[in-house]
Amino acid sequence: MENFPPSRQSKLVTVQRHLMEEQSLHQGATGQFTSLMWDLILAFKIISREVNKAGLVEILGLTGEENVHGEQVKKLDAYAQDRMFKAMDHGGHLCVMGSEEEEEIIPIPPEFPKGAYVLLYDPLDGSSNIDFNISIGTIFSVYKRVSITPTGDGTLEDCTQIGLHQVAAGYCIYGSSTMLVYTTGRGVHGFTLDPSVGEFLLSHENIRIPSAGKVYSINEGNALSWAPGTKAFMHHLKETDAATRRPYSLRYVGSLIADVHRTLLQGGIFLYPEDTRDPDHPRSKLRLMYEANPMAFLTEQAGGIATTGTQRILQVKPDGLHYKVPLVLGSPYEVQLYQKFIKDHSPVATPH
Ligand code: P6P
Repeated sequence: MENFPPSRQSKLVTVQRHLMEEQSLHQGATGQFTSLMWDLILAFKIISREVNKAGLVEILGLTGEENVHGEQVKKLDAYAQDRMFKAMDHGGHLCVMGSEEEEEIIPIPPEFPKGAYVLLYDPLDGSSNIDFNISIGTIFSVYKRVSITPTGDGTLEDCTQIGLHQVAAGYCIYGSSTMLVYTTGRGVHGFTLDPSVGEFLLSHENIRIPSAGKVYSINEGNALSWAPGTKAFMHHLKETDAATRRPYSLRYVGSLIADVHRTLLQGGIFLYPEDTRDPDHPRSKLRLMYEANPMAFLTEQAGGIATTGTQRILQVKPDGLHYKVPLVLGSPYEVQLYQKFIKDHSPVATPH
């Protein structure tokens, strides 16, 4: 605690105070980023309020529209997208946004000033679970702009940087409680919303993922689509693992935020590998820019590993805003073991 101001030692720390203290640790910080995060936090509070009463207000169900991925758009999806845009479009911190719900990049309206940052987000990830009261959430990823344009507008280049260039990432999970988990590259910190005062209070300071776990998280229904290395790894986990003398348990929510949140706190491994049934055209589901990259930044900052199986997620170069990748993340023990299985079962692997 010696490198944090005395206030942090009282533990009653709001996320706003945490951000101010983080800002004081960054030489030359202008406050633009802190102000951007405050706007984001307001959006999370508003979305949380609607999500937590969705069953009571007629905003469950479908809008009848489809998003860029051909997925049915749920009313709460559309509401969350609208809230995020309206909270973030006028603060003067952003030059452009990218959303899971919009095919193209989202310009800042001409009447508002442009800033130095770029925001990528999934306004309501896991929304297929909305009607079943399963945890869902908002995922966000922040970059500094790399483009220079006469109007100040950001570009697609700004929105398709590699994950290593993220300046912040996190999620807000709307579950049994509403929690904000974020990193700015100085560890991972969790804040739980106290609805009675409307404040996110520090509840999980410096989250560290266990070096090994007891849980694996994967959609077993896709087993026939897995590559040989993934099949061998999953079989291994179901036997008694020699190093741990116990089989693993399966926990799979089908909501990325919920599965990653549990993995960060409990350890183990989360996998969404590619579908290899057409070996010439392997297919992935999770999107790099607003799902895999932010989760990878958080995982690495918490002491874990995040990979495609053969490449560090944060080094993957996207070919577009909605580029999809296989995602495997979690405790170093399990993820390194997975990487070994993939290597040993790859077509180019040479027999020992
Ligand atoms: P499946 C939700 O739709 C999502 O994008 C992620 O939140 C989640 O990890 C994944 O899809 C679940 O996919 O194919 O297992 O239902």
